Amino acid sequence: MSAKLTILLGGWILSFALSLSGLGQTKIPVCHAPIPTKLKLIQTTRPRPTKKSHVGMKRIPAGVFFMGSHDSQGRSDEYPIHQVRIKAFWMDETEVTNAAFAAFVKATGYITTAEKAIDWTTLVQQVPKGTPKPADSLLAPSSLVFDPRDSPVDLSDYSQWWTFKQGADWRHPEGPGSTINGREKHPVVHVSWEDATAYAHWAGKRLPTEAEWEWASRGGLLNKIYPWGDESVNILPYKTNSFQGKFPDEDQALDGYKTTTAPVKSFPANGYGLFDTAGNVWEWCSDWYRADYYKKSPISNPLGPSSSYDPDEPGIAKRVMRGGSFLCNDGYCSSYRNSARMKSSPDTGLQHTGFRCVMN
Ligand SMILES: [Ca+2]
Repeated sequence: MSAKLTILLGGWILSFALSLSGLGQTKIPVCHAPIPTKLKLIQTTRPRPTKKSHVGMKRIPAGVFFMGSHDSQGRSDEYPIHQVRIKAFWMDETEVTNAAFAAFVKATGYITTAEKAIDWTTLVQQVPKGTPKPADSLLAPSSLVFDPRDSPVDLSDYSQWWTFKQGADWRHPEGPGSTINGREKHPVVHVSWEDATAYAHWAGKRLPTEAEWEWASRGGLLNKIYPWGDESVNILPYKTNSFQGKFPDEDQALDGYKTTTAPVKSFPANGYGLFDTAGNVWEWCSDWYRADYYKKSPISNPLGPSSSYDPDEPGIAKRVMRGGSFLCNDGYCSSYRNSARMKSSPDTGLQHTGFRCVMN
């Protein structure tokens, strides 16, 4: 099995596992409610929301802007530029940190997607007859870790620098042996969209829409490339945690962070007081991803399409991610731009993916 196929199959398997986790949600008449079992409660109980608070959040004003790419760096899904009107809302000033996510896990016992193994005896009933059992390594708890070769690679094949690693999860960003001790203020990573949504619910918040995210990242500047304006990301002083050098095998780490996250607030905030909307980690949004959504997006507070379609991988439903990461550079994706869009399946966790929340 090729590495690329391995990654795709792994994502699909995890997606199925999450669908399984929804079993048992059927409403039971009260008069027939059984005594709960520990296992059933673990499988079905949703974390209870905490009391709502705007601590650590910034008020993002209402406004109208032109959403999409205003320069030639934009990819095809960043066009056409279209007018969008946004209501005021609150947004976390930073990405959710390891410390904040640890508090959520401590309060709820939540187990992330990356920490769950896949039950093949159940899975085999849902896949086409004759599908061979995947390698045990694909069924074990795992997540995607950046693992570059030491020489130039084909940039069209992301399996050249991403690998599923057993034991990689939010507590172990680089896999077994790594730790978040001392990284309490770094953004949490290896969280799936499902994990991020569960956290947001517990915090009394929600994930931002893609339009809210872009409006907030622009920080009050209109039609600019980056949260700080149009100045190149490579002009000193460094404005974000990104990748300097030849991707993916030569990170010069001139910004001080080599192929890893930086503590939140390590770089200047944008005009709305938000840190790291560019770089550091990708941030999940609530929307389904469609490459052609901008052609039909409503003007007022768009919520995204009703279903997903990614022409690059048509069979996999995906959610939107925004903001780029410590792996972005001008030679590869330059996704620290305000308008840059990314997508992944909601069950996927990666070493460079986190989130922040919003509140009405
Ligand atoms: Ca860096």
